[in-house]
Amino acid sequence: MKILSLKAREILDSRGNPTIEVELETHKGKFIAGVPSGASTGKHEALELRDGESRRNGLGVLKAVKNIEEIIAPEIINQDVISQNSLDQLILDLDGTEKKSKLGANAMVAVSMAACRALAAEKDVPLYQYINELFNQKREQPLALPRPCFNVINGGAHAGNDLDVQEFMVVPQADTFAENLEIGAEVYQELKSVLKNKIGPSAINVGDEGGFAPALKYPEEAMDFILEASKNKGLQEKIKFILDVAASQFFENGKYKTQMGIFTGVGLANYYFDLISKYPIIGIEDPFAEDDFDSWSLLISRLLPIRQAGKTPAYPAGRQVSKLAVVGDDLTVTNQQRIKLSKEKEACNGMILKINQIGTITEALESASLAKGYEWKIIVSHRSGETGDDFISDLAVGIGAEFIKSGAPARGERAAKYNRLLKIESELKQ
Ligand code: 2PG
Ligand code: MG
Repeated sequence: MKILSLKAREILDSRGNPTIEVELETHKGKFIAGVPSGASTGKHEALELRDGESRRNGLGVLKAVKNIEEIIAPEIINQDVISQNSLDQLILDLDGTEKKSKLGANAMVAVSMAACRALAAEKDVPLYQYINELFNQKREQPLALPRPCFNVINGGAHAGNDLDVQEFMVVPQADTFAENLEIGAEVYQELKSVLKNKIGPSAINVGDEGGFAPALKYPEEAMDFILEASKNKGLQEKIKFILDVAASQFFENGKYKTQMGIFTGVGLANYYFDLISKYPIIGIEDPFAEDDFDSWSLLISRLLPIRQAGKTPAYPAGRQVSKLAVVGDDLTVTNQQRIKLSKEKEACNGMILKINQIGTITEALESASLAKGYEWKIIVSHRSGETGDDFISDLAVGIGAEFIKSGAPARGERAAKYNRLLKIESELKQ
């Protein structure tokens, strides 16, 4: 495949902050990619290059744009790109740093994504199919849709309220993506009415990921409102919860400072067991801080004996405890070293996959492959700052991820991903 041109520009993300869009041209057409950006980023993530000058509050990405146009473009224009792997390797060599601090992971991911789209077009296959070929694990499984996780109540760094837990995700349990989307949307709309009636109109203001951001304090309150809404719609039995606690955000001097009080890692683990015994929670993401491996391992070790021996848990927890997904995000940051370390320490049994945490598609696929080898559950994820780009939908299908999270079933940049999945599901049925 010959790249005819590569252009980059600074655009707005969903929070109104600068981000990058690239346009890569081949004889098959123009391929666009938009770069997402996190607010509660893990400290082990690859570097997102920002200008750091007074313009745009220091958040400008003109240096990264320049890196694409002046460092990457001259190396790839008019060259024959034979594979995703060789293109990504070339970008990695041009950068040459561990944290992608020379070019910026945001610059690299933009080019990697656009090239992936172009390579799929070159082969005349849909993006998800091309990704599946790249990912090929010799598991001849049919392509399947991920289960969506809808973030219907926002807290933490994504909302102006006192909820410590960043994301309260509703995970519908129907068999098809279309049905799951419908359930998620029904619960979301009913939750809007419940919050408005019970708390008042300001409770339906939304946070960064499109979920409501009511002035609540405790996780129990948030889940009770969601369950009430589900019940009103007769959907209570059809939903489960996954929480993203994003606990690094409230970890200070070895303690977890929450609205419920100050916890040690052990205390917080006990609190989770209590929560799991009361609510239909099937997964907890970042229950502890990114380097607090002892607490992570403690939580997992209390799950393992239950799973292995089917014994009564040491904590008053329900059946779902043994199946709980303990999911790394800031812990694992889509980085193979961190994933291996987390496995060594038995810290988690699932992980978030975000391409911009690592910088290239090839590395993200390698990370996914590693996690699959460990039989971890994978949640492909958006960032809290997004664009209309729906690449992650194809990624989730291509790698056969169990889950995808893209915020609430509302707001253009979130809905774009879910709508793309609807389209893929209908294509796969044909
Ligand atoms: C997370 C993400 C996405 P952010 O913590 O999982 O929901 O948030 O993009 O702000 O890191
Ligand atoms: Mg997270």
